[in-house]
Amino acid sequence: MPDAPAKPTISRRGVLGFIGAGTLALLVVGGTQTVDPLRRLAVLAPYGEVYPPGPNGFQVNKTARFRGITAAMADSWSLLVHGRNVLRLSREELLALPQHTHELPIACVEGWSTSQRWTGVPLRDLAQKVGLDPTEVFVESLQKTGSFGAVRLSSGQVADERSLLAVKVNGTDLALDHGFPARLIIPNGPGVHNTKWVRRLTFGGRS
Ligand SMILES: Nc1nc2c(c(=O)[nH]1)N[C@H]1C(S)=C(S)[C@@H](COP(=O)(O)O)O[C@H]1N2
Ligand SMILES: [Mo]
Repeated sequence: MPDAPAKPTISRRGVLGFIGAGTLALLVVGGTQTVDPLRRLAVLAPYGEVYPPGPNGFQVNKTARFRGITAAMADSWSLLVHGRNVLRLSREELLALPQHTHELPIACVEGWSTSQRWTGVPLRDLAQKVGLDPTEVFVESLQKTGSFGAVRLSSGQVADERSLLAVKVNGTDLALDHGFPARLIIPNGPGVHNTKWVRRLTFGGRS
């Protein structure tokens, strides 16, 4: 008589419950985007590539809706830049400044990363517009509550010409979930340095 099969380490019900929880989490995270059933299961895997796709073709953390950002807020948006003087820029005015494009990754501490082609205005150019050489900057989002709504960057990060206030990705406007109207893209930092829905830049270490 053959040996009895090894006792399963996880019950069928346990597996189904786990998949159910994963699908539910995805529905919450994914909002209205459509995801085929196989991609739904992919969220169960821990790393990178297998996260579900998002708008602009790559994953989101966190959605505009989750952070309380609406299309109306984005539409009435203008950028504030504080330095020696104060500047207010509409999105059109921002787009009229010299645009730079760099392929740069977002590396999230939650265990995924993605590399995209970002276009926008270097932070050092914005510092210069308010009369300052590269200096540290305090960056605030439209986001009012929850984590990652603001970040402080070093003068070294501002001096790096690849540090962008990005307005486009892969040649198209940022999706609201990816930080429209404008977001930070900073090389060599954790994902949380890439503040979305940027409202105000304060150069010179104040605030
Ligand atoms: N305002 C704001 N910016 C944010 C976040 C956030 O929750 N709020 N999440 C950060 C994190 S943890 C990461 S990894 C990146 C992810 O950018 P993405 O959602 O465009 O992929 O945005 C960062 N910027
Ligand atoms: Mo992140």
